[in-house]
Amino acid sequence: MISGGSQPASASVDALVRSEVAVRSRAAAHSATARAHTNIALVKYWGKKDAALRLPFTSSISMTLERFYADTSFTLLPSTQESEFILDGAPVPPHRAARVLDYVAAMQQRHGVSGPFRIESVNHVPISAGLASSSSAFAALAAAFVGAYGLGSRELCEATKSPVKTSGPVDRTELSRMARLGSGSASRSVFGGFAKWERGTDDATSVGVSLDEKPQLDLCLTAIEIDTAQKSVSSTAGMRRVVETSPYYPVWVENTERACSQMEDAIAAADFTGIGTLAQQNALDMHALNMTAHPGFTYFQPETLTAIATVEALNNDGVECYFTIDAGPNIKVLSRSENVEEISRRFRALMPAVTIASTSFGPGVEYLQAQVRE
Ligand code: 2P0
Repeated sequence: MISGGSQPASASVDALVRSEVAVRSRAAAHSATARAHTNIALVKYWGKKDAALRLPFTSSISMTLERFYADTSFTLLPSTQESEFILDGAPVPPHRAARVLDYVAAMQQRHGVSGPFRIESVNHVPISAGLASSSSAFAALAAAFVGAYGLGSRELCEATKSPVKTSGPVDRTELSRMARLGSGSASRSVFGGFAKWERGTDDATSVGVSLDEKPQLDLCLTAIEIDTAQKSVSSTAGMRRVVETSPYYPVWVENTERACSQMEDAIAAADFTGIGTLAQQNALDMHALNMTAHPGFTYFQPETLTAIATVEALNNDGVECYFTIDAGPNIKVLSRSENVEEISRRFRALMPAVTIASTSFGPGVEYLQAQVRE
């Protein structure tokens, strides 16, 4: 009886406390959700001059991709709670979340803010497809952070379709700088269409810029997933090894700088053949460079060479297309839209088990939701 009588009373107190907490946390809720798309480098970033600041040896140029993106929410929590990181619906254990949590701590310090937070990120990138998922991940995280703290400038709010207009210090250039500090390639995902990461000389000047936010060019990318296994040499480790040990690294730097300037011209001229030829050569340069490190390494697998030969065969049959390959065995084919079906058909016939996904230009970072304390 006694316990039966006390239960409803205690339950109602609990309910009161819960509703009080709910009201307080609603009043203190500042959160923002940002969407950022991955990009594929047409002229690649492969080596850091300054690892802590993620300053590259060369500039790089990319195409932002429509089909692959990350949606990330950043929510400020009451000071009594612990920060957490939830990826694709599952809490990430602290030892695996360190890169992200340390990054946020550094961004908080940079902007003079503090306190616990919750990050919830949903990745719409087939991670194993070899598309740099860190590019969309860190661009979305940087934007969600800026949105939740109300740090965005009017220009940023406009460009990113933020539902809340703020007049803070962070414009798209600073957002790109912040994204770069999380992952180099993320500096380019702030922008849609064609983007360039200017290598610069310091934190202030090493930023992404838009080359053409909405290209009219008919250019598609077909990603062919040859292998889903985790790569044995991470991008960060691979690029460090070539910088430190390859006698050809200075040649890569020289070639890549030239390729950037030629790629900019090809983009300005909407020259499909020029863009494809330069992208393919730059990818081959990068993979050749890896073999000249000590010890040498390669991301290629036997199927990668089969895929390269297939691109060659397609060209011989009058289907103009080019390949690029990032830090993995998977191949991405650049083509006009009219040839996407034939390219997919050829690869499917040759490698029935592979996953094939085609896409074209995607937009820059955009907000899906924002809620900021008045
Ligand atoms: C790129 N990649 O330009 C090049 C081409 C892969 C090959 O940027 O160390 O994850 O986090 O700055 O951006 C992949 O490396 O490297 C990459 P970090 P990131 O897209």
